[in-house]
Amino acid sequence: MSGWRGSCRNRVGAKGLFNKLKEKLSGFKESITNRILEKAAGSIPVIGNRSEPAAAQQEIKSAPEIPVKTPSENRSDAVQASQAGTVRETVRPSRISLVDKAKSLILEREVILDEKDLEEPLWGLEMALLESDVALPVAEEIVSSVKSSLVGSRKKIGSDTGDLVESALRAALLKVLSKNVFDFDEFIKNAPKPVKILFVGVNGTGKTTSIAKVARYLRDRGYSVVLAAGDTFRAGAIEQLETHGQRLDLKVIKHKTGGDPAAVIFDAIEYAKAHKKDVVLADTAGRLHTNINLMDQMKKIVRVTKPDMLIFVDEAIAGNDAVERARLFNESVPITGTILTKTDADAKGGSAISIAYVTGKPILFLGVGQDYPDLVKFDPEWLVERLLGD
Ligand SMILES: Nc1nc2c(ncn2[C@@H]2O[C@H](COP(=O)(O)OP(=O)(O)OP(=O)(O)O)[C@@H](O)[C@H]2O)c(=O)[nH]1
Ligand SMILES: [Mg+2]
Repeated sequence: MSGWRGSCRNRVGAKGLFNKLKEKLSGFKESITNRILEKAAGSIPVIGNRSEPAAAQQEIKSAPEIPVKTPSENRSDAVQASQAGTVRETVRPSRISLVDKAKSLILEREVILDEKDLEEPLWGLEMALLESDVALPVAEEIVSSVKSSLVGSRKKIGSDTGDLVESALRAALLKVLSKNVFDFDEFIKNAPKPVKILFVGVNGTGKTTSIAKVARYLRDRGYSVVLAAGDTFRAGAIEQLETHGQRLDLKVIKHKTGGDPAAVIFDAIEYAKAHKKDVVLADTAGRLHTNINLMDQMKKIVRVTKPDMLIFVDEAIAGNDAVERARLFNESVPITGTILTKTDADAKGGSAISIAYVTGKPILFLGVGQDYPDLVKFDPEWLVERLLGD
């Protein structure tokens, strides 16, 4: 396991990333398992395993009768009761080991899941995903992948049903999360320098903080970084970036509040070229996707500065709103990918699951806290492990 994965497990693990969604997925696994057990208990003859049916039936017939428990008490009792039903609610005391034997015969049986068996649990899964703010087309895609993996699958009763359901869910989640995976580190390594990266998004989502985190991430990997104070609109925005610059010991290029953001960023690029800096990280003012003037201004910044990467920043806790905003920003100026912040405060996880699928552009990083190291390079497998692991 690579270093960042280890550290992010520690940091996020304690905070219970997306724990409500995790609970719901585990509820789905349980409901399918129960469905399989119900089907097994309700519809198959108990004794009749291909290897030793006659012997087992013969042994049971020859033993004296005692009453056994009814089928409602618990799951293992339900399995036991299902075989008891077939032997007319009776087993023989002198051959009590036969109960275990018959039970193991049931556990060796196979149930084949059909669409009808899955209808109810899959409906439950779709509802759980929607309640967790997973976008509708994404929830539908997950449900349909899970369904096609499970329908017709032969399952041994009571053995590793959970594994079967888990691997179906795992594959479905990985499929939606792995849309256009993009390796940020490789891109930075190979792109001509200076690499120009512009950060955009609505107000207060964590753009400036993410710039500081990415600056530190790059500095730690040996790159020289310049910051461009392209938010010339909000009072205090330039000072906020300067504070990060001082803490991280990075040059900040700035103009006055009210100045032209494209001009500041252009100057920062010129500075980087002149001083052989590797990367320019450019801040911009928060803007609503519905504000046409500000969206036009953003298009102008992109036209003038020609960024190599355009990163959309939004907060995971905004759920479907974040996904919708990402879609609209991407329509206006094609983004390279997303940084999803504040995942440490998001129990639902729906935006993290949906945003890459809906925009067709990958998540690059997750923000998992307010400090500089609280930035996790996005890895679909890591996220799926968080959602389905113990
Ligand atoms: N918990 C948590 N807080 C975060 C994260 N990222 C940013 N924040 C906090 O979110 C708040 C807003 O962050 P900024 O970086 O100023 O957001 P911005 O998008 O630049 O805001 P504007 O410039 O006003 O549009 C700050 O209090 C940050 O500390 C994160 O991953 N987790
Ligand atoms: Mg800002």
